Amino acid sequence: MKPSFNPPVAERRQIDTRSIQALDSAHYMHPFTDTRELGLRGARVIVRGEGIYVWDSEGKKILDAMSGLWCVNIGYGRSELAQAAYMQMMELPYYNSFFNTTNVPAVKLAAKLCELAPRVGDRSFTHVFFSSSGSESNDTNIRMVRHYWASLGQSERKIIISRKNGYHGSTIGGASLGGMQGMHEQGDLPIPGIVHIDQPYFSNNALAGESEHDFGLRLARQLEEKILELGAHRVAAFIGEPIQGAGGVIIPPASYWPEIQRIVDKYGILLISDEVICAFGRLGSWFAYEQLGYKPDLVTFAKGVTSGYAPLGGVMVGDRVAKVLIEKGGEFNHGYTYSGHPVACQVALANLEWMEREHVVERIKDDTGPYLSECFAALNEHPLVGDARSYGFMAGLLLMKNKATGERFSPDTGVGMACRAHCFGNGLVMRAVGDRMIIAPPLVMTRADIDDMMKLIIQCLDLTLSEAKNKGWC
Ligand code: PXG
Repeated sequence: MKPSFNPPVAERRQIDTRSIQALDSAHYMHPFTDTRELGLRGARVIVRGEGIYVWDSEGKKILDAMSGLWCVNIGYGRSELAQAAYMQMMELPYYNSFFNTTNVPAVKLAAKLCELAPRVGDRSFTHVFFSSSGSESNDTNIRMVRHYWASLGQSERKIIISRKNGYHGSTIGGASLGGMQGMHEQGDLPIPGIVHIDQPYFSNNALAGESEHDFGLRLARQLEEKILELGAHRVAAFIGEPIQGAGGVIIPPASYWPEIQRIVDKYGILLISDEVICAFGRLGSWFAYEQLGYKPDLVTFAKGVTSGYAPLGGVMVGDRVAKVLIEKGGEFNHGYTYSGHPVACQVALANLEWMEREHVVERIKDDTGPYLSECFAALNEHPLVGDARSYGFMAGLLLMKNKATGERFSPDTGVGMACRAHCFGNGLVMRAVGDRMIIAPPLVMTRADIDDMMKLIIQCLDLTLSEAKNKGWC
């Protein structure tokens, strides 16, 4: 893979960490953060990135095994993307797509995304609706599926079925679709018309002696039970992440998605695949549905479309929905100032071009993805680790108190956060979700990079085990 990082900046600005932390604490309210607690501790100031590494203001080098926040798929410092943004800003930094106007990057990107989204059976993707984030895109989905059914004279079809512990964003619509209890409690959510079924998390929800195959079918059939309970004539759509990301990298059994497809087909309800994390190569394909065996009507995307270099999201609109909206729908009273933002779209085009040129998706599918799977599964040998598995470049493991009995750590130990602290301390970003540790590394990692990452992971697991023993957690 050709290195194409930004040239070294001769004079890097000297950062006074303490004063930035003081300003941060005084003025910057962070997402998903206890502001008082962060103020006491002081935020880590990240100042620079190159390839798969970032550096903090104290000069510490950190291997970013989370790709920022599941998004910097092609790594940091790619000059082609910076140049694309610069050129577009000079040419046309902004124009809207309302009032019968359009712009060249948005048109080209919409066409490119439709070309990349594979046709499955009788379904293909013909149109794209742009936003600036995954959350906004899922709000678009809520509006679009309700408008679709109303256009067909079935306006009572409003309910969207989603899953517990799913993550679909943090706007009121996105958080309602999501199944995160803490978000619902704080926001008086979900809004009416959104209901949740269980997540297909084998380690948590399987019955004694149940096979993964049977478990997948049983969990998918909760959708059918819910449809029958609500009345199929009231159900508009089902939404799910192909693999749940923020919920802890929950990989469903292979039987799950085909059964979901059978059920949505039987009742004619729309299927939304939220691929904000899983699309653009993370699972070894441009879109995840092609690997997991289903045919969505709508696909949510964001993050990896620009590798996080510019905020951009959207909804891929399949021909079933597009046809109705175009022929019967009239004006769709929905859109954002930044829908089809020319700079973000031009950056996305540069990102996709770079990925194609460097065969990023093929490498995940045929080479580095299988290698990571092999390395990650070997972690199951570690005394602290159960259920270590990956799919493409998404991986998760369970920190276990007693592997022989399957006993889990009590949540008040905070074992995941302890492990995360060891990771940070040793120059590795790994995310904790309760007692699960997860990674979603940049897709450009080589086998040698994976070896370096695995060494760090094992070192941090060893340190966590020692701490757990010292503190009497196990
Ligand atoms: N859908 C999915 C599947 C996501 O993972 C969103 C929608 C919302 O995207 P925006 O761009 O509005 O953030 C996401 C975002 C975490 C974490 O802690 C995950 C996300 C965002 C923030 C934190 O793992 N995913």
